[in-house]
Amino acid sequence: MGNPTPQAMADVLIAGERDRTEVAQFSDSYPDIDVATAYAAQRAFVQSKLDAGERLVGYKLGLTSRNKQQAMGVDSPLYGRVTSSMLSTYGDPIPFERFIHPRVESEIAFLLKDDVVAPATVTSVLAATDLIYGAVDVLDSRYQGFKFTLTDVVADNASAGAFYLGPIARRPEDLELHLIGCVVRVDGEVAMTAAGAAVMGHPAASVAWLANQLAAEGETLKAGQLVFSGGVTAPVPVVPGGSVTFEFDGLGAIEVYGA
Ligand code: OOG
Ligand code: MG
Repeated sequence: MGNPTPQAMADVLIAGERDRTEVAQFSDSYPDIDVATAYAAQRAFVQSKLDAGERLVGYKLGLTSRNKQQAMGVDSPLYGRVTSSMLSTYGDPIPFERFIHPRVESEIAFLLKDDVVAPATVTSVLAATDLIYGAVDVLDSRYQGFKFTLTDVVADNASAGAFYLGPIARRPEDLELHLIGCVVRVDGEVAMTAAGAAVMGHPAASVAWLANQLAAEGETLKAGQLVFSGGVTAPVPVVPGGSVTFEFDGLGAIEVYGA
């Protein structure tokens, strides 16, 4: 039996997200699906959101830190696409009614003022950045048990669920992004700590990697887009009644909780 088409893969993921039901990993039945096919499936998955009236607002990086790679057992970075309905408002509860098994993690987000042209570097990304935010990525893998290979998670739009931006925006020249500390508290107790350098040595390196990947596919990171540079800390499950607080040096704190 041949591999499924990208659209067939997307249709499975669209239904899983809509019905809030876990789906089987494609890699179990089709171990030789390649990464390019998985990105084509991601495009089709995201296209269904755009067809429903959403806008592309930017991108998310995944598995750009060892903290994340070790937690998920996948060791290559990847990217996904962020659409308008994924942006949650600071202070609002996690929209549990949309999710299967959400997890949350700390990220550094970039709001671009210029296009990032390839070949991009840390310096060119910083020059193209308007504002930096502390952020939270709410992940919701559509796969059973939150388990996946690289191709599975690429097709699943990097487990994108929702995002929060923190309350303080700063100019990149006013920060040392690799040194920005983040303290994660679960129900008040310190659970994890990390610095920005956990993400590829410097969070802007992750954005540069994305710009260069996109260029290879004829796409450009554009002025006005938001980029989530990837989990600084490992993800933690969030449950109704629980609370997770992310405190960033100089960028304020974000508390996420389940209503
Ligand atoms: C895959 C998405 C990874 C990150 O920041 O590493 C990601 C996942 O862990 O579910 O968002
Ligand atoms: Mg993430």
